Amino acid sequence: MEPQAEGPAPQSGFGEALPPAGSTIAAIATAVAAGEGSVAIVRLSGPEAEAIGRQVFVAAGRQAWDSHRVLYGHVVDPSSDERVDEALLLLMRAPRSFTREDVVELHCHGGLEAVRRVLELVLAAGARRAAAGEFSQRAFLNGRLDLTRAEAVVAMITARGRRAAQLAMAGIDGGLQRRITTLRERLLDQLAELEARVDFEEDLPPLDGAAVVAELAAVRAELEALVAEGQQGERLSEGLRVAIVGRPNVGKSSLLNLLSRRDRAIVTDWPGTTRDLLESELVLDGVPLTLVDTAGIRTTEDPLERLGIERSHGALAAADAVLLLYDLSLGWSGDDEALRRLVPDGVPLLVVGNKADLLESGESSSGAAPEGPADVVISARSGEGREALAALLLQRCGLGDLTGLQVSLNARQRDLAAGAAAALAASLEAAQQQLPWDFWTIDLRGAVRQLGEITGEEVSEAVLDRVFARFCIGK
Ligand SMILES: Nc1nc2c(ncn2[C@@H]2O[C@H](COP(=O)(O)OP(=O)(O)OP(=O)(O)O)[C@@H](O)[C@H]2O)c(=O)[nH]1
Ligand SMILES: [Mg+2]
Repeated sequence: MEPQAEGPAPQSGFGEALPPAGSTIAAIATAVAAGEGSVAIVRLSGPEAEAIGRQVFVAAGRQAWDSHRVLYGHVVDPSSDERVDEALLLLMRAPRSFTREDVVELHCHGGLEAVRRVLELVLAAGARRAAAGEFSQRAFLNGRLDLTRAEAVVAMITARGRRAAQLAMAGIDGGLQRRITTLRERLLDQLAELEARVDFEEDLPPLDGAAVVAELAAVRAELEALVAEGQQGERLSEGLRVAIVGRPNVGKSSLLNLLSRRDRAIVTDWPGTTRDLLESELVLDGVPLTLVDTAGIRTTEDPLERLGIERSHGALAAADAVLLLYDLSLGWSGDDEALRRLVPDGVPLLVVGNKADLLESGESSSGAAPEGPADVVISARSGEGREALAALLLQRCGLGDLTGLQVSLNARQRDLAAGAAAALAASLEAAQQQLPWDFWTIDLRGAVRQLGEITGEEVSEAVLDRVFARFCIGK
């Protein structure tokens, strides 16, 4: 559901250069699948939305077509008067709508057939099929949303975990927009002072270069902090790929099952059971993970197993984090050590000692103590250590303490924020070399422009098209 209250007043700077699109667009705004979803919504936006609604919808009794009131009735094929579906119609007249245009939503029955038919009728009545993201693009062009809010809507739709959804909501509330706008305005203040000196140095009081430098450095530090925070948020939104690796029979598949809380992978006491990669999607403490179970790594003549082991190496190389499992009852061996050395530098690694229950019950075949470099000790059989493992894994991935995290940046936003920070570094370099004022302004202007591209205040049509093309149809 879109918030229906009037949005913030249009902000100067964006939207004005591009004329609002004149046509009326339509799309199915909800996910559709045969047999699923009790309600589906066909959404129309544009000057003809109400007229098209009146052509295809017959309200029961004497209900008035008032804005922001729900009408009950039927969608009817105007060419045959056939009743196509029983439906509700919601009319939202401009500007109090998501796009700030006239919007009509037809809430019809879910599934596939009725809603498709309703869409065909509104298209036949004069609407045009909306392109991906076109509703949001209109909302942006009409000043209803800045670009960060529009992109946060996508993040909300695609959020795979509670924390990612919370960050998306903060973005929809304008958290990122406010932070970027504040920084951009601070830079604009400095730019104005500098440019005034370039043109009218002799008419103005002397400029305190040290104060300008201090301010630029402060904004740069804030941008760098924002990029770091945003990277954490990005990992949270996109999720982590975690590979479970180890020698055969140490309990990798059992651990996958334990963490997924279901019987996903085949477990036997036969070393070499898992032959192929097996993925399981789960959410751990609000963080989405893709766990990858792998074939136990050892030297073997079995060609099938060898292929599986090759894939294990591939999974190890592609992972964002690695759980290296070993059997506590057998102790840490040279083979385990060799596996540890395969984990690429910089990839978070957790050495997990499994089968703790065997030690406790004295069934350890080697009589070995839980030696070895275990970061955490678990029993995939009893579930002991699950929580500790989850907490430590997230901590090693920099996602342990998320209390201060307030923004998530997507790749576009991150590149622009990092680019602005780099431009400020160049500007500070010019200052350090005591170059004339206009040398300071070149990169400073670049930084201002990049921040404006994040919010959409300075952005070309080509960039906009690319941004909105990532949206789904009906959004
Ligand atoms: N006692 C005990 N047995 C376990 C534990 N975890 C796994 N096992 C047993 O160890 C055997 C191997 O478990 P798997 O999960 O198939 O091991 P794997 O590492 O996936 O083995 P491969 O796929 O062959 O590499 C099975 O008999 C499991 O029941 C544990 O915590 N305690
Ligand atoms: Mg296995």
